[in-house]
Amino acid sequence: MERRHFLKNLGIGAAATLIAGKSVANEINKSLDYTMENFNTHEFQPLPYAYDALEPYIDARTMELHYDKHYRAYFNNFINAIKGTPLDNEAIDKIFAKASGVGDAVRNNGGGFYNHFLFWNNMAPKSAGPSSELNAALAKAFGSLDKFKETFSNAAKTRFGSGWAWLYLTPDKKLAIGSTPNQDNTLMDVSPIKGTPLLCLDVWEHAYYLKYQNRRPEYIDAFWNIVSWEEVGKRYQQALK
Ligand code: MN3
Repeated sequence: MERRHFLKNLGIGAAATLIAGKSVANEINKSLDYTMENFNTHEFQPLPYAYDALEPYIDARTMELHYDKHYRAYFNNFINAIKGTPLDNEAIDKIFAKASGVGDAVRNNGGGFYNHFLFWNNMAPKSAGPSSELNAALAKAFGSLDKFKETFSNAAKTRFGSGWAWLYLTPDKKLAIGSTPNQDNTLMDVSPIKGTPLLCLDVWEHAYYLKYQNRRPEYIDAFWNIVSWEEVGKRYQQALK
């Protein structure tokens, strides 16, 4: 049932993308549910803020191409890859847990869909700092908030080629930092780093090349101005349960 709802809404993705605005963004944020059980029911969502909302750190043209071309393609290709297969009715974390056996189309496009979904939502035009609780947890795990940022940034800067940097909560509930290649993530059985993703950064060239060209470190440094700590805190609370 829920899957049909999911598929039915594919057609309105293009229109929905155009109505991104403040009140819509609030409604979408309220409706987001990070329990993996419910993830598969999500339809193609409009970006929860305007394409130029993250200027000057991420430019509008990059956001539009990234969201409406790259992300939409991952989304559509993922749906096409699972349509009519038993995977169609499985929660996405269950699919990722057997990524080694589901084929490259599901692994790459499923990861592409999910990783970006997290990414759009762990950024916001106005970035308040982490809550005192999250701040304390990061300080305990990494030394200080600044040390956390430095370690995460280094993971992003040193990922060779295309991939993602992650803050994640390990199965034994420890905060950890790492990176994955291509569209892999910490929920996949193929990943050497495993846990629940809390914060991610896309370091594929398509995420920054128009504005930063080859200067990936500048893009990474700019990212800290637009991190939605509120979102990271929500994921952390959810993952701790
Ligand atoms: Mn990308």
